[in-house]
Amino acid sequence: MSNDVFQDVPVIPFEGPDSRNPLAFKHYEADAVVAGKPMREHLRFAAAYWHTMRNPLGDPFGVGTAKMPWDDGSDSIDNALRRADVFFEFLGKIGIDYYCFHDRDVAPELSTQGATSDALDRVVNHLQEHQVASGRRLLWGTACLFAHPRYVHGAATSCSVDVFACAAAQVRHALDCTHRLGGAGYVFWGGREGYTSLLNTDMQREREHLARFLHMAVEHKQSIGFDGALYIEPKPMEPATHQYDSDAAACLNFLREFDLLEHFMLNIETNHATLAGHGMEHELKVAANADRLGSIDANMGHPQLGWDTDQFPMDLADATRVMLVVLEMGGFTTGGLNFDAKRRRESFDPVDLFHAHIGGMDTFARALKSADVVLRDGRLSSFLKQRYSEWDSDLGQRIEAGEIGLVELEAIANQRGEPVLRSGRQEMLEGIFNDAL
Ligand code: XLS
Ligand code: NI
Ligand code: NI
Repeated sequence: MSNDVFQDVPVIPFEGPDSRNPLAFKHYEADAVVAGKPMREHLRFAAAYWHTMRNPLGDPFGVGTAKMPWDDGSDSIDNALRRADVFFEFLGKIGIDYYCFHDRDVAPELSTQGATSDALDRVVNHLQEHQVASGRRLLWGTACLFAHPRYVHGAATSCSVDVFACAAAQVRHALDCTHRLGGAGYVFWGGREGYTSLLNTDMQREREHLARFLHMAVEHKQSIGFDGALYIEPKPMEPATHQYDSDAAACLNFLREFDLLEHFMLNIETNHATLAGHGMEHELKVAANADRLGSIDANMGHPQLGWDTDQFPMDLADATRVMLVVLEMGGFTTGGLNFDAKRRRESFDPVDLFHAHIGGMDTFARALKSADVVLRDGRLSSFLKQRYSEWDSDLGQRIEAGEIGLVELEAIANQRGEPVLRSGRQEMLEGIFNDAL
């Protein structure tokens, strides 16, 4: 099945921090145990089919530059099957255990629904053969409900009921394919589920339609016996001016409002957090606090560019903050770290796919080790405990338990006088954090 298009690239070895070989891991050692588990089990890396195999690296001002000698540019099924071969060759050499895809990444959209469906089924059979042969697994599948012109007004939130039906057809099939491939999850990212002007938008009706759509997906998931997780992936904008799934808090509110909370987890993406005006750490905490942190799209934005640049995650401090939340919640169950990231337009050689993923994997391997150091060191958590220790007093406990009201507190405040405050020590704590990197 292999084309061996990466014949100049070896299976990427672990050579340790002193290595100067760019095609080697300096920090990611899949089977090395950190915090009680092999790194590969903590990190559960996934490659994104759309960026790895389908992204030509264009930008709004210029065409794609990526060299993909295995791809003849056609919509043929043969071409789609060949891409799958190349993809699994890539996964094998880079040592990534999971992958993620949209229906339209792996198979072409053809002139009729029937032909499109058949093409997808054929490619999914082929993916399944590759999975069996390699032991690699699907982290999550999804349907592309944003690229085709019919989704111009949205998919589940379109003003056209026929478009809603097309989206339903696509999700039905994509869920079945994900189930067939033993996927650990399925993602809903609502790129066009939002609006650009309220002058032509019935926001509440659209939100209700989106909720109905998600309920149908839950019902279908149950009817086929798919036991993977369903995820919502928050993003505030782009392509829509305002997306209904704008950030973790908005998603949780949406899920609660429409009785969906028990059925969905969140898939949080770093660059989307940034676009929402939050740190990734904030989004992860919001999700984890609600017991709804499922998976992560690991990438990063550029500090000077206000859009979804989907760069590979190379920031060690940020990645460490991510891994702290992941370790604190006890690790991933169904989720993992999906590199929803593309190379820069200037990095057009096939070998750049390796450099990009090695960089991201080494960053997260260091982040895992650093987060483990922070947790074992314990100074940050004991500071936090100490900072709120007044709440462990009798008065604090009575307030938390709801045993005391405003009038009683007023009497206590009058009697105790002006509170004594202690410093937040932020810079001291930042220094401790940096020492662990
Ligand atoms: C786009 C999203 C997308 C989802 C999957 O910004 O990140 O890639 O992860 O549809
Ligand atoms: Ni994104
Ligand atoms: Ni994403």
